Amino acid sequence: MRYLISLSNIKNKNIFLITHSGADVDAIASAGALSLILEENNSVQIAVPEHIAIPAKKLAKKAGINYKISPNFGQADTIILLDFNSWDMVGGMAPAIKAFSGKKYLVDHHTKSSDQLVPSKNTWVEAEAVATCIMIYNWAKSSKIALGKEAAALLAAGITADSAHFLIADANTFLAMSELLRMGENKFSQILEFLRVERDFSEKIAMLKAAKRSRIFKLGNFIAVISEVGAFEADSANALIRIGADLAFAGNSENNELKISGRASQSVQKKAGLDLAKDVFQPLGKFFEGSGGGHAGAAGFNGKNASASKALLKCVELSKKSIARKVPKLQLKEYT
Ligand SMILES: [Mn+2]
Repeated sequence: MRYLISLSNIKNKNIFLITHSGADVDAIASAGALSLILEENNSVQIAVPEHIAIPAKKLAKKAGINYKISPNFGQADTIILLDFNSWDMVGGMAPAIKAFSGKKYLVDHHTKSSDQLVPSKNTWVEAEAVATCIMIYNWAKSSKIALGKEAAALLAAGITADSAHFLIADANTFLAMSELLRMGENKFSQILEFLRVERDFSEKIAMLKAAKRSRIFKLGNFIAVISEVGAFEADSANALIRIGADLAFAGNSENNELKISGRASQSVQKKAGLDLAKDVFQPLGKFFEGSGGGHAGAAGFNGKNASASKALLKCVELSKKSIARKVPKLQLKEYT
């Protein structure tokens, strides 16, 4: 594992921490914690391109994290990009980041894309890390910086969220969590309370509709499910996995904008070696206008000029192609 510059060597700088567009809990929590660490010796601001996801917005409010949506950061001399490593994840702020001539760093745990956002010596991408928050924890530790209670609680929250409540945790995740709970003087229940977002009525209906409208496929010994939803694609795909799918794709193509979210169970990732980002959502860009990426078990696609139903079927076809590498004579059959 290699780290960037020691955090204690960043001093007297005017820093902008930049998350991906639609910042999630891991992104905003890593920015919040890093800001608490760096503001001892620097001036620090947080930028979120375009919009912030609801759970992240609620966490930011509870934790008192100040951020600006798509601000101008011309006065900064240093920027640190958090929780993304491709241009399409930063939306409308991409040109400003490309044009920025000061120091740039990048810390991320997504599958590495072919884009180079900052000089490679300042790029730290660790796809095995469950969360950007655990990378910030390791960065602070290797820089011999003691975390305050608030920063520790934020990092614990980000790790909990991005590990899907430890479903994809490894030994390092629990070691870090144990130390973070101790540093923050928190019980795990307090971290859960910190993260809790009451699902609103429309969201519950959307999940139930996703299940009702689903098409179910047998893919060898795996179950793949696709569903066209009006909104909440990611939550719908998660819900479909929770009720039994190994692979779930939820999408919509309203207003000519195509959005698809995919989730894969541990079992299909392990047994079939399927990586949603590499095998499904990046190749999807060859068939439909737009681009995709993410993680092996959770990824997505943003595009246009295509119907969700066609793109969802293509996701199943690409999954089949990937699984067929390990499972010869793979049969695809729809349950009707
Ligand atoms: Mn993340």
